Amino acid sequence: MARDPKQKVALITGITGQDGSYLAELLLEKGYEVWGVIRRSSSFNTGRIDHLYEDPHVEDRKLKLCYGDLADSSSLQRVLSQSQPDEVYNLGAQSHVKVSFDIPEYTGDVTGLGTARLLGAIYELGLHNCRFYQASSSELYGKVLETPQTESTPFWPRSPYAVAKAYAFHMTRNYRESYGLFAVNGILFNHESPRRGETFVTRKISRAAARIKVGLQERLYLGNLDAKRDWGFAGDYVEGMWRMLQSDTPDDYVLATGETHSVRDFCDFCFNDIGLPLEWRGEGVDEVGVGPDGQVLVQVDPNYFRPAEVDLLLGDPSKAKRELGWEPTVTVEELARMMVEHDLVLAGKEAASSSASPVT
Ligand code: NDP
Ligand code: GDR
Repeated sequence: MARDPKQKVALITGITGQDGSYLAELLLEKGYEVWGVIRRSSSFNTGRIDHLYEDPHVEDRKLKLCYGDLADSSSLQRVLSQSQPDEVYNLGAQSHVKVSFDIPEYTGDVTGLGTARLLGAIYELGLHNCRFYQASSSELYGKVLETPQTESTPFWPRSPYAVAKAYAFHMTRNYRESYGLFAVNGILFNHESPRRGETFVTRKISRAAARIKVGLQERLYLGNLDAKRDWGFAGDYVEGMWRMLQSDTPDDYVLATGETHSVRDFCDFCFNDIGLPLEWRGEGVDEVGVGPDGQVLVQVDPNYFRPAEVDLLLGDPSKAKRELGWEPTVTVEELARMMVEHDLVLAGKEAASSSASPVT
């Protein structure tokens, strides 16, 4: 069937991830045709977008999924040439900072070179009017050189993940400067949601608090409790991505809340919400969070420490506010509550079923 010339088409890598799922929802609501790149997996990996799924036999469906991989140039060329997108959102990545120390080369390949493959394919296919969004990260700032961090704060990446993202950041800028491609970097500070992966710290905490509450888990083991992050809600941040691509001129933008809290604070938000306020005792690796009945609910496990840590992230989103009209709408306390409430429902179901899943 011929395409409606006014129909906007977006291609999303990483559509099965947290951000990909919120962005797909947003773009479908705005009337886009959305193409998503999914990876081959031995088990189902589309849980976050199953509610958007449309039968592939429906001809004018608005969500189209196809197999591809950022490590495979030919797959990227194929999906770009089939979809002929107006906008490409490159959200696909090996996105776990701690894991990137274990698989540095793979992380460089997918998170770094994957971006170069995608940009190269857009250029070589002659998609010169296609707009490109790169999922850049506050991890680029790494070692604290100044706060709050802005678009002009120097980068000092502190992990293989951040080094790969630095390469991708500069490749994106380079395609803008060399070939005039409308290519932008969103330098996004941490953003979370009930769809956050279970091994990122906020979700690990909200999920553990809920499971402890219903008796599925006794204790939560964490690494560095002193790390501070600027945590916002993922739903707000995908709106910012879209706004960057609707701008008159391509530029790079920080999205953040302008507030920072420690991992310990996030534990307090979640455990307070479930009615198990913590008292912190001890220091360093001996620090514990004790519940109202004197039981240790949170304990430090040095296995979760990173070879190099990013101690403090605090973003200044004033450029995005000024030029894009973007602002976060959810506070960190509201975010924690949203996540705990969601995880309490899941924990309740898990407790009711006989097959409890293992503790992460
Ligand atoms: P997730 O880890 O939830 O999702 C990552 C996505 O990338 C998944 O869809 C995953 O597929 C896909 N992916 C992984 N490897 C490949 C590959 N080789 N080829 C194609 N796709 C691949 O990340 P988020 O949604 O949280 O983040 C989205 C992007 O934004 C990432 O690039 C991340 O690095 C970046 N970012 C995230 C921030 C945050 O706080 N969330 C902050 C700043 C940047 P599968 O589901 O099959 O694993
Ligand atoms: P981050 O997120 O590394 O900032 O990367 P993560 O939630 O993994 O860690 C945040 C901070 O919490 C500390 N921490 C722990 N982290 C995890 N995962 N598990 C623990 O048990 C734990 N204990 C303490 C960490 O040391 C760290 O300081 C996320 C990812 O989404 C990236 O893809 C993205 O680019 C950045 O956010 C912005």
